[in-house]
Amino acid sequence: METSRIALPIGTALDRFIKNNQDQFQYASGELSQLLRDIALASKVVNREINKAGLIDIMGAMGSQNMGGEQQQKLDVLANIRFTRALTKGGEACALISEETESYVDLNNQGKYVIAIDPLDGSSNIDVNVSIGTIFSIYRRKSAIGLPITEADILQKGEQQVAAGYILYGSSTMLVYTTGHGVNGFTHDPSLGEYVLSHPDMTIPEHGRIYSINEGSANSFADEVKEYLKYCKDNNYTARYIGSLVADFHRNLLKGGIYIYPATAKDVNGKLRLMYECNALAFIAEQAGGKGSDGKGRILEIQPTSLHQRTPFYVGSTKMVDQAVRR
Ligand code: FDP
Repeated sequence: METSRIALPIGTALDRFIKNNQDQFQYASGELSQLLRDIALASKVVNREINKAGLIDIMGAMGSQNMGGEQQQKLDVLANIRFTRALTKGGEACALISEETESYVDLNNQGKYVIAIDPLDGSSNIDVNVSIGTIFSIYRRKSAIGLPITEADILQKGEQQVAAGYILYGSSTMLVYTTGHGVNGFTHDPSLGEYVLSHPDMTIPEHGRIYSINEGSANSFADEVKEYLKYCKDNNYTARYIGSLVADFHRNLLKGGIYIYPATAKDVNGKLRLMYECNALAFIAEQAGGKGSDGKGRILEIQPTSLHQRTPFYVGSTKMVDQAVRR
């Protein structure tokens, strides 16, 4: 009997993949690799806690609000602690921008990288056992190591990202990331406690048939958005909206589609955050052959002026984004 039939290969573990591809990164000194490993480790801890939600008292609201005035869930706070702790201890990051904190956190160390993170995206889905996610962007600091962090280190355009990724806590848990050399996806094997390469070199179909948008707010969409939705229906596209950005994005990445969160009467600049939601996903979309736009131009070219800045967001298959924003 062939030995491969009794001992199937497990594939490439994330650590091995990061190490093998370290040379692709122009500042290949190992810190970025370590940073990705720190994020992966924290995500495994968060994953473990999410899997126990319902059994222990970590569901429901904290009774406090985040920067957007939204109710903080216990798991939002817990995930923020896990990622902050991992990145602080790792020593590679000098500053952390998070959805859960008003100002950036100066980690007061010699780290070369600035991290923007949404520790737990899709909060409204936590308590109902629906997919949620983590989104992260990694930038190189601009100021010299040893000097205080400056605004230029923090408010960088998305095109300055050196890596970005997300973790999807779904029917399986996946980590998907890019360092600007394509997109690779890893599935968590709970029995090994490892992320294993399952989706090498991911590409998004140029065109798709899925549109993802909260149509409950359609009365207050701009006419161009209403027209695009009509176009989707006239062409028999299918609507899919989980309400967790990471999960909606991931599905559309695999199958082809568009996710839209436009300006609404309630959120006149859109709801999503440029620095720790849209930039990372726009970078991944572009690396996979897709597009990310604010309705007027490329998301990655927007100069942020504040940490928690919001933006309208159109992301996904190139032809669909072009169609949606040309009106
Ligand atoms: P949530 O508020 O539940 O955290 O990041 C914000 C976000 O979720 C996205 O994940 C999601 O796509 C969107 O908001 C859902 O907003 P609506 O409920 O307004 O559709």
